[in-house]
Amino acid sequence: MAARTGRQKVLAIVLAGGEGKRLMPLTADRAKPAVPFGGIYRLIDFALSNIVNSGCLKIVVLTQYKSHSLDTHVTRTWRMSTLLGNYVAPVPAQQRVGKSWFSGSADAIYQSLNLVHDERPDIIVVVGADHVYRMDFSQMIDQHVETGAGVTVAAIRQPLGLADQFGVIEVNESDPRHIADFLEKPKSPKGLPDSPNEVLASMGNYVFDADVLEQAVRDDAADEESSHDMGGDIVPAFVRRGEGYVYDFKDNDIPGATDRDRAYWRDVGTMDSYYDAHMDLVSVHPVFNLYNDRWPIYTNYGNHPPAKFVHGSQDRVGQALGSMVSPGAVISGATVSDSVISPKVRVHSFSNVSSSVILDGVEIGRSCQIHRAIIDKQVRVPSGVSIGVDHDQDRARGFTVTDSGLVVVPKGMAIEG
Ligand code: ADQ
Repeated sequence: MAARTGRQKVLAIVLAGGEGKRLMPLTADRAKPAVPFGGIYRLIDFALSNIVNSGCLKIVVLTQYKSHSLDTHVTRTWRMSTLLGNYVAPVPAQQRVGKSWFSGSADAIYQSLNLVHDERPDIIVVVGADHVYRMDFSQMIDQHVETGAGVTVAAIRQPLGLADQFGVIEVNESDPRHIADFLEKPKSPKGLPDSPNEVLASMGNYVFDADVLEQAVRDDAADEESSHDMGGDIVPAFVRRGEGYVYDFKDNDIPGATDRDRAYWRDVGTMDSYYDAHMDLVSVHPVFNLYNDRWPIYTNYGNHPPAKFVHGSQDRVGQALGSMVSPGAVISGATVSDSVISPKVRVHSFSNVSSSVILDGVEIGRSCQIHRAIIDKQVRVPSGVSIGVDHDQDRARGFTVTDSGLVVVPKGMAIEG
């Protein structure tokens, strides 16, 4: 028996195989869904928490690219009660059909159809693993059942300028839930009739009747012209047959959420958007509120003592302002402001860390200046080093500097003092 939402038996499939090329160097040796976020989370925790909070407790996570840390995280954090038949199972590319590695997200589902057969669900929810948001999928499933859609696509308004990163939806004038046209990552899209600078973008989350999805991925697998992509091939095929419906994310209601929070959805696909989403967490009125315990975001970050702020050299007290500081961190005689500090980070006397994202276990020596930087795990910043202050120097040290002037220090990089 699969999990039930309403009267439906639901299986969730999480697509977690993406490379996340635009998030380099953070994705140099981990899959994008395993990228750390918000101090203690991994990106995939948001999709999985949403699914679980929606009442679906049978979840397969399709992995592929550099999936070791993803598999470890999913297995350790998301183990569920086998007694109740619930699970979150990471499923690596199975190479069931021929020798090919998964070629696209639809192929990943095709190669995993045996899991669907095992569960015999009525409904399958297919969810991406790369976004920060809260969503109750049971409301989308209810609409799917009500309309009798072939596929229901979750959608949100996005700026016109970002349209080439998304599937763009045009709805039917007479029935705004019916999709008239779907263009995957269009180069010159039309704006919305009531808002020319916006498009209606697919969030990459879909609901299907299980048998309908199975037939669709089988047909797609037999099509040699197809790139076997959910957004590029499967959804457009349904839309061409007039069977595509849109679920408007703004109708989604989350207990305990503010209006701003409810409308929040970020595709943290680039270094800048990854950074901005962190700044959304530490802004004075957080644009995305992690503290809504009626829709918790679950994770597991190990067993650490509370964060500590101690007197350092010359009795300067360590402090953090406008920041999130994770367990196991010690701020000793240093000042941290407007930043997200991950577990086990150490910041030593006379250093200033501002508007930055510091990942697990980073050690920042004395008298360092760190500004608008993302520092990945296993980095030791020697005393006296500045990062994000002089971009020529940052580039000379081998750091990545984005067009907006954000500095990224890759995992494990040795920095000379
Ligand atoms: P993209 O995110 O560009 O656009 P894609 O790269 O296929 O599409 O990634 C979608 C999801 O599938 C991600 O979670 C990724 O990790 C995963 N994935 C990709 N290939 C996979 C594979 N072979 N095996 C397992 N998982 C895989 C998509 C849609 C757009 C939509 C945006 C929203 O195609 O229409 O607008 O998501 O961000």
